[in-house]
Amino acid sequence: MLIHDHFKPRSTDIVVATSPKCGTTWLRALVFFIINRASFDFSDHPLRKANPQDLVPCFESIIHKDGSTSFVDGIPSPRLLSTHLPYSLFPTRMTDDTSACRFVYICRDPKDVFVSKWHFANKLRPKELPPLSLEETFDLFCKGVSHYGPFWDHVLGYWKASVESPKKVLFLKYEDVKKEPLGCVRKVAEFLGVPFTPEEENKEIVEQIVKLCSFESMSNQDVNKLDKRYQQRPVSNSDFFRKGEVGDWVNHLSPQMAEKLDQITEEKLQDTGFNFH
Ligand code: PAP
Repeated sequence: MLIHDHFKPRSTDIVVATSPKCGTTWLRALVFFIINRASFDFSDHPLRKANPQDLVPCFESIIHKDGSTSFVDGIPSPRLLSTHLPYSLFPTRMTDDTSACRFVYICRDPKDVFVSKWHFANKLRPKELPPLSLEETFDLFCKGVSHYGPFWDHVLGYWKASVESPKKVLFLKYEDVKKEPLGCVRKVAEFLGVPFTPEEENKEIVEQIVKLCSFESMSNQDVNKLDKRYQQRPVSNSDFFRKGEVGDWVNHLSPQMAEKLDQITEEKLQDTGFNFH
């Protein structure tokens, strides 16, 4: 509602959008790096000193920071913002064809999303309470009880928007970025209107971006280790770097659980033109 009432979009706005635990931290880092690649020396890059949350702030948290929109209004262009909000909740002045602001969305196999969420939810949980059980949390996830709404609706909202408006919404899969990081980084840069020049390709800038934003590199930066916290949050920066792997669900879900999630996914995605394979 605050975004509807107060946000003044600019044609240069870039919104990194995700359902939680789909690769927000990674995509924030990649987009920040791609957009600002000419402004910083790679050896002393802001990503070595700040968590991506500090560099690409969360839209819904800052729209009315301290009761005012001055923070979001004061960010210089191009503004990089991150959101977990479903696409349908954004005002049409941001989503219709007259608006030039762009969304980069990343989704992930729901089995890995669920496992990542369950670990994270237990980190967020007050120490006085017993941990959330895997089974109970799984049932809620399957029923669509998730932050920011049911996982599948979230994905499909952005998927449909990316099909209808491919210049406005770029849709990525975590698994594809893992498999083909160079190609995906080039795709994001082209989508954002800042493709890599032959000179940059010769200098292997894309390779360097992929390397600095990799799980291994980012999780080893001092700022992302141990107890460095983001503002007043109950979790520390290190909690955003757990394993960063594709398929870790096999270590947590029973075959029945995996089958159930796959079945729900198949039903939800039927006739949509999208799948996770
Ligand atoms: P958020 O939505 O709460 O901001 P988000 O960054 O989407 O969290 O999710 C964290 C997941 O991304 C973790 O996955 P895991 O629990 O399966 O391990 C985290 O490890 C992974 N992740 C963080 N940074 C990277 C990265 N640079 N490359 C790949 N995966 C990453």
